[in-house]
Amino acid sequence: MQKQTVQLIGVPTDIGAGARGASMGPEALRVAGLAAVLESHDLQVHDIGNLPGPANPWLPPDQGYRHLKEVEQWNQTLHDAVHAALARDHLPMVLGGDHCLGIGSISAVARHCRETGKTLRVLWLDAHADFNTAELTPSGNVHGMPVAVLCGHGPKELTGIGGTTPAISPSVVRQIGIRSVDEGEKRFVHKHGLEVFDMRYIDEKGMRHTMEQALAGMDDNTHLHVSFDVDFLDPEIAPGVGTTVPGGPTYREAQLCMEMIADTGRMASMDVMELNPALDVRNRTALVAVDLIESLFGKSTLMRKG
Ligand code: B3U
Ligand code: MN
Ligand code: MN
Repeated sequence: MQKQTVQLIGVPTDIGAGARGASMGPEALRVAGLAAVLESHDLQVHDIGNLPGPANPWLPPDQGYRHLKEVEQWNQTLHDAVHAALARDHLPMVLGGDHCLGIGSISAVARHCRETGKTLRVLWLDAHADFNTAELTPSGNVHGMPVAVLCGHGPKELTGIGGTTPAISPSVVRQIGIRSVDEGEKRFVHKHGLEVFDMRYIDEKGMRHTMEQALAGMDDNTHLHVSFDVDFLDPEIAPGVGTTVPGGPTYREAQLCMEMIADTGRMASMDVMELNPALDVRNRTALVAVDLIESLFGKSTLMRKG
């Protein structure tokens, strides 16, 4: 059998973030040994390097958005790269960059699923719901809006990137680890029926039950996309992100989460977002992220029984 190829797509920008530095995320993940770890799991790694895009002008919001034009440009370029990777049967792994890039990445995955008749499931691992709009956002930062944009709520420059608006229905999304949602955003999440497994749910039911629920209903035709915002993790183990929120999954909970995703064998694309090396300590957060990605690709302590 031919080896699966993972295509690393670096997207060095902090264009949608509230703190500078996520632009250095792709390089920090490479320095943490990402390619070698994947190769050790019998995967072929094709690192296409970093995509080009506009500089961050670092301006205040304009009509509810910061840097809308630049956000559009980065996401259009990323959309094209992810779509091309999927067309080659590669597994695109987007190395962010801030989480506004989920727009380009997931709109391309959704388009690929429409073209190939696959059913999409998106796991959104994050401390935040990222379901703000221009009216609801407290910051104007587009990294707080990608899920809303993908569901068709946002400026047409962004909602139309994948060719069809909306790119996805809220019913394909499962959010895990959520513990910071803005007031208006909460109502909007509720109104659109997003399935959210927040930290209270994980505390009460445990990560195992949570993941069983989040992964339920998938079958051989499912394309599973994992959008991993590194601030999903507790800041104790992952300090290198722009917006830390206490009370996140521990190392052990996060490992189990990744292992249960690996067990499905259905993950066909993913994002690693919001890693901010400027705020990290000796690349610790990048190393933790790489370690968790290894579990996503099947690292286990012992041989698993079938
Ligand atoms: N909900 C806040 C904060 C935020 C969202 N995503 C991140 N931070 N990383 C906002 O600005 O929309
Ligand atoms: Mn996010
Ligand atoms: Mn987040």
